[in-house]
Amino acid sequence: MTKETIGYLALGSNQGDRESHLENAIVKLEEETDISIVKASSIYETDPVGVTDQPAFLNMVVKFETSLDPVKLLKVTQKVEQMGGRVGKGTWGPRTIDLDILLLNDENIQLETLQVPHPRMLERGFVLLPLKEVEPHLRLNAGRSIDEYINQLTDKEGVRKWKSSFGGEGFARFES
Ligand code: X6L
Ligand code: MG
Ligand code: MG
Repeated sequence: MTKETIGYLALGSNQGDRESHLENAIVKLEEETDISIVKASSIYETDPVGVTDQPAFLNMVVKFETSLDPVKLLKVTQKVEQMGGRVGKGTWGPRTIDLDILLLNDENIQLETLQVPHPRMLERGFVLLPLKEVEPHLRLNAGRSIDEYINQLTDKEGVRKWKSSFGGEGFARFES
């Protein structure tokens, strides 16, 4: 099937076995017929932002292709969050797994339940540093480079590479 939408997802976990929660979510996404993972960033350990009195996160970004429309894709990400034991939807507190849709082609979506591009992604080191790794030449609003946004960050020191990606295109672990 052609999967004409290219997108990026941010993943985060700060509860329980954080790495397993990230990995299980990627496996569940790849198991979806209408979604293919293209590339995964390294895993970063990141200081909590917003509510700072909670455990450190592991964050990463994946590039994917899909034939799903945005609302169906959101439903899949919510299902994967629930399968990952996520409770307490909508809070900024600790969570086993969080999946945020960052970008879908060059679409601008402003629904109550779904905003794309993710409205706060450009201010967050835990999103931009892994995103740069999977798409270093990505251009955002008005052709700005990702480095322009990264240079504006004040929280880069709170984002540390924790485990290198297995590297390269093709995402070999999920091919068969
Ligand atoms: C003022 C008010 C400044 C609120 C910032 C920032 C709120 C981020 C929520 C904020 C504010 C968030 C993660 C996280 C969260 C994560 C790390 C959020 C939602 N999720 N910190 N904090 N990684 N490092 O995935 O992003 S809560
Ligand atoms: Mg989030
Ligand atoms: Mg979320």
